[in-house]
Amino acid sequence: METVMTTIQADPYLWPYNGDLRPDNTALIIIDMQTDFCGPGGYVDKMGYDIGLTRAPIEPIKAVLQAMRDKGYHVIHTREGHRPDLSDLPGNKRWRSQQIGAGIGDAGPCGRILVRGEPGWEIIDELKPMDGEPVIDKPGKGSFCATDLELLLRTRGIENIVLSGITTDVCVHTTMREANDRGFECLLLEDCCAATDPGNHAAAIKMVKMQGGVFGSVSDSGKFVEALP
Ligand code: C5J
Repeated sequence: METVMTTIQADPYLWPYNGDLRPDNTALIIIDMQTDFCGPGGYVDKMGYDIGLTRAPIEPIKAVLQAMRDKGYHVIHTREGHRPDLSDLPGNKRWRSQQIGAGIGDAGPCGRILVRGEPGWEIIDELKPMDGEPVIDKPGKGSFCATDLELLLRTRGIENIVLSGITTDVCVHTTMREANDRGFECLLLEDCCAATDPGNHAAAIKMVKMQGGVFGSVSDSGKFVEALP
């Protein structure tokens, strides 16, 4: 049988590199679209950053999510957060958050900051996971560290990962680097991500593209949805 090659317009190369883009070997990962990162009174808001920036990707992600759900692609969500007893919260991470006035584990307007089960830790209503879509709970920035994400991807035969979510320079980038090192073929959708600092967002995108696509390739929601087979 003839192999059909399908690629997405992306920079610095048409993605995926081998043209093997199918619903059963490709997953959308939506990273940390939680109230704590983009809602009023959440962690990012409490640190004094503009949540207008971190809310900007909501609509583009919705469009990509709808297209991928409709076509039967895998969809995986992640949440950053800690156990209520904070036994998985490194002391230095807690101390740094306290320095900026948003101590992880402390009470805030959306409950205890970045603590599992609290209102602020929940994924926002606009991007709620559907039944059957895995949700990865992670204590760190990367989605592979101390989680079963890799096992889940390998078991499902996933080779291609489409990355979206917040923040571009922290959890999205760490996850992309971890995935790339494990041999997954990664695409970052730049309007489906955002950082608390626009300069960091731009730099994070630029870093992906260097060396011929050192961590993968970069596209956007419009090009992606248009070409998705
Ligand atoms: C951060 C994240 N920025 N989801 N977490 O602390 O990027």
